[in-house]
Amino acid sequence: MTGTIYKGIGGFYYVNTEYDGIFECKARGKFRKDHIIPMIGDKVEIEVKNGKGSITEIYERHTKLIRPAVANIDIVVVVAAAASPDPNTNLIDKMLVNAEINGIEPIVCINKSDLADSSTLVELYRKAGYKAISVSAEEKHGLDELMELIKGKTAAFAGVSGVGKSSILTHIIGSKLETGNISEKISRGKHTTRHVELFPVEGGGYVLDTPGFSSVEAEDVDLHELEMCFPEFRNETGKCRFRGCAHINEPDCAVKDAVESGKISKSRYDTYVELYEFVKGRKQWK
Ligand SMILES: Nc1nc2c(ncn2[C@@H]2O[C@H](COP(=O)(O)OP(=O)(O)O)[C@@H](O)[C@H]2O)c(=O)[nH]1
Ligand SMILES: [Mg+2]
Ligand SMILES: [Zn+2]
Repeated sequence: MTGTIYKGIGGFYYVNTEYDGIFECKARGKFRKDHIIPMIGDKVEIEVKNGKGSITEIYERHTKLIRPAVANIDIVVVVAAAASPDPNTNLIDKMLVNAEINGIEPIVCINKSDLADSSTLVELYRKAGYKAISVSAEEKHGLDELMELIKGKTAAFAGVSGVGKSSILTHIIGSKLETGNISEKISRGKHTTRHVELFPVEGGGYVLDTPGFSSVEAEDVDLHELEMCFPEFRNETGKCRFRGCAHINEPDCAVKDAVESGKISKSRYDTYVELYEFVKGRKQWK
């Protein structure tokens, strides 16, 4: 049988199969020997004997996040609030870059549109080339559109505490989840482990909560990869005077010109510069 690992507790993996329900499984010894550890999100082959399940094969992971450790995420929904807490575009940009680096499609979702106008933010990210939508979990507005965008996919919800991730997820999963309870830290003896779980969505797909998704790991980024993480730069980079232009101090830089003319948003460019310096500093330090 083929299924998806949606949860792992104490060496047991919970596998959701499409037609036969859920099985508690152990990983085959061969995985331990080869230092392969099953991940949440893994598509696996399982065998069930006398009610005991074992994972016999792990299929190739098409994406792999380290923090949190989840395989095969198709979409990252970057959630921010129109107000309360006030949106932080720098943080939103970093979450988008993190998704891009990991080869995962990001979507921007501005929640709490009942509290403040979200159109400026939505426009900012649409202009940058992203799918961006405005929702209100409170007023149940825009949620069908969001569900349409993630239908049949595994979608990770990222965003700072309080923006409404749990409220949105509760609606999508269709059962009541305590707000702030999805990815809580659970204490196991001396160790504190972040509990990660995929929640199945009716009609196909999974959702998960990923607090603290914004950290961009400089070691994982190549300086020239960084510009690729800003979709609105891609049309400009070829027009710079210098091949390999970093778009920082070089003359005749098409990216800087586009910022000047308003074609590229200043806030997005500022995040690029910050990340560029960060990655560069780290590289020299090594
Ligand atoms: N006004 C308003 N409040 C919301 C909305 N969505 C969530 N909230 C509230 O914001 C607070 C934080 O929501 P929660 O879902 O726990 O956020 P999380 O920390 O991102 O999971 C709760 O008090 C929610 O009731 C919304 O669309 N509008
Ligand atoms: Mg929450
Ligand atoms: Zn340039």
